Amino acid sequence: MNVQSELTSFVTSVRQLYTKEQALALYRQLLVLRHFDDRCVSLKLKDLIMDGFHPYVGQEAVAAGVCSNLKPEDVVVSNHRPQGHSLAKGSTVKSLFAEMLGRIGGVSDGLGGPMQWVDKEHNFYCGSIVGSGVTVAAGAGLAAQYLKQNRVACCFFGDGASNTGSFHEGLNLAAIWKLPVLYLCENNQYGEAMPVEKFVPVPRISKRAEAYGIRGVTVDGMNVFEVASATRAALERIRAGGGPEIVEAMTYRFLGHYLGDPLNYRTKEEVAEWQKRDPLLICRTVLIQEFGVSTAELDSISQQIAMDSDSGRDWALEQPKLTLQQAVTHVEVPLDPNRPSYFGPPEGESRMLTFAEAITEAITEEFERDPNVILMGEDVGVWGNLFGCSRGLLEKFGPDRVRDTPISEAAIAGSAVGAALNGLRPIVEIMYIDFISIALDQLINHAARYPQLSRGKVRVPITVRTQGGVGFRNSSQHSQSLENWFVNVPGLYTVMPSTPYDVKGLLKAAIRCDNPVIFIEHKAVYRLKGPVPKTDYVLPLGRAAIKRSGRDVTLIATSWMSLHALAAAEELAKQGISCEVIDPLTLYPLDKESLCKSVNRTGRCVVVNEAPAEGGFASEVAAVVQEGCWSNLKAPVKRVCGMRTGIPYDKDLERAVVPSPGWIIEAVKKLVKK
Ligand SMILES: Cc1ncc(C[n+]2csc(CCOP(=O)(O)OP(=O)(O)O)c2C)c(N)n1
Ligand SMILES: [Mg+2]
Repeated sequence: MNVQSELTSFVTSVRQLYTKEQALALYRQLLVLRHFDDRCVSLKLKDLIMDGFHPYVGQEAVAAGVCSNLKPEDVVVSNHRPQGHSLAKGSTVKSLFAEMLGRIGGVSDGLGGPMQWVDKEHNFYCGSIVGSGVTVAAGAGLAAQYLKQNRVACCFFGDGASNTGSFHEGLNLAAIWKLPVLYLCENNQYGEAMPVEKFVPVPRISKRAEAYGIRGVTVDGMNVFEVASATRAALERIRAGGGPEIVEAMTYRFLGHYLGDPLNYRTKEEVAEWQKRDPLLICRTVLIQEFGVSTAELDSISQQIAMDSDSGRDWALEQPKLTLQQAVTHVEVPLDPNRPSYFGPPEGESRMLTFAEAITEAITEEFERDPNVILMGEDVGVWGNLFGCSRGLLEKFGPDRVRDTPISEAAIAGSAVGAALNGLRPIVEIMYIDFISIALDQLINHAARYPQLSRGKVRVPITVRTQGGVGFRNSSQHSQSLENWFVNVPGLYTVMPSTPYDVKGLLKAAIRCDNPVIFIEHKAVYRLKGPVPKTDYVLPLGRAAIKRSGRDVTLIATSWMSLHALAAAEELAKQGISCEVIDPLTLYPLDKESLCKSVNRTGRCVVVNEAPAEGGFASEVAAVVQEGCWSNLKAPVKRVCGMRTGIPYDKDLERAVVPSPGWIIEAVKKLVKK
């Protein structure tokens, strides 16, 4: 392939654009990266670095050129081949060797290893899910734009990543909001063994910029001066408010995708052809020919950097590993052990609000309290949400804070993560929980993971509002109960309120919480009214609510099911069976203590959850109760759950496949046998 002939050139004479010192600094940076990788290769061959190490040899001009134009406060979001980007952004050689080796003193104390770390001090984030950084970088740009900070985000991604949904969603969002993000495509000709020309239907990845109405340019990624000059020009426009741009750097990885790669997808001749254009060689030639630097001087610089690299590696090899106890810290910000127990609405000072109105009030109050709270989602603004939950907020707080988004769940969630990492507290809305599948990568692999990877130095305070369950004849892709997906992910909190009072108090708590919170409402309750105090209040997360006291059996019921449980308890009381009804409200962290205290007293327990039983939240509660109440149980714990089926469209059938008060009554009677 004749790469050079189709590239845009920014440099005719290096001397006109760079001083000798600047040119030497770029050369040094290239060497730092090359020496670092050379040593990593040796460590990998000795099995001291484990899988996940992706060599950067051959691509150094890209990281060095781009980062020479970045400021310390600029954010970099990188990928599974991050070491060059991280070093060029400022991470120390020592800290990256330690990370590669899995040692304390690594940027993530060795918890992340070769392709996932956070270097908060240098505003650097990387992760190994191809493409999703594009959305996270958009969020970092959003925070900079919203907070009026003069900083940009730079996202490094590969040619392969440009085929992901996240790439397209993220770029579209960044383009429509003119976010200050440089999207740097490192086109190293392959995504693993997949050659770019077979998997990308346009001749240049930079051409994809046209689809989003933004600039895109392709440059020689082997020439550090070309990369530096192209990105300098792009960054000037981006910093001036021109919106995102793509710079595609044509480059090549001299080694395999990983060490041990069979390399059966390319020829030795092809590799040799690219090696003739080794970025170090090109830079050296320029220094000699344009600046008259001697080869002796260049060699001595290389020797010095090699020594520094050796000593960084040797230091890292001496560092200890995390103990198990240390490794599992910082997963979540712990709840305050002194938080109050759940408290109900006070007598007298309340008005009747619908569930939806209570949500609007909660958001309004949090917006007024904290200017960094924003709301983003599909039709949250002009429409004010499908159920009216954010009606009036756009008019009151304006489009910077109440943001209608495109139909891009991955970008909504990913940009929220990037924004939260950089100072905002986004509330994002996923219109139906069924659509959250498209945002799972950003929630599970990014939101939930960065706090621990950063060793507690960053938090991701996002609230993901969504709604689930049956009730509107929305059928099988708009009515599911998927809460258990989130309960099972370390790093996430999951909350499910079902009354106006609870939703207001808990939504406020979720917005203030430093953990990512999945906040699941139920579509059947939006129009139900209930008392909500006139005065400000916040309910504690991680506290269950005793909704009715009783003696014979404890009903533990989530969300809408708690209303069914109350109806069942009312009926059962008439039949002489006294039920205690508890709504856990926070599914994780679960208030095990309150649940067990009740069951230890009643001796019987029925758990009600709208989702199917298999692997579901009801099973988790049943296990907790069995572990905590074994000696006091008078009967086995009973689960009453939705049927294992898609939700039917028919009005009667959709209700018939999930628990009703009748199902609960039947289950209780079997247990109590009065
Ligand atoms: C979402 C996702 N799919 C697949 C992979 C496995 N994988 C790791 S790297 C890679 C190739 C990525 O190619 P490219 O974006 O061009 O980056 P490069 O490796 O060439 O630097 C793949 C498929 C992954 N990590 N994430
Ligand atoms: Mg590639």
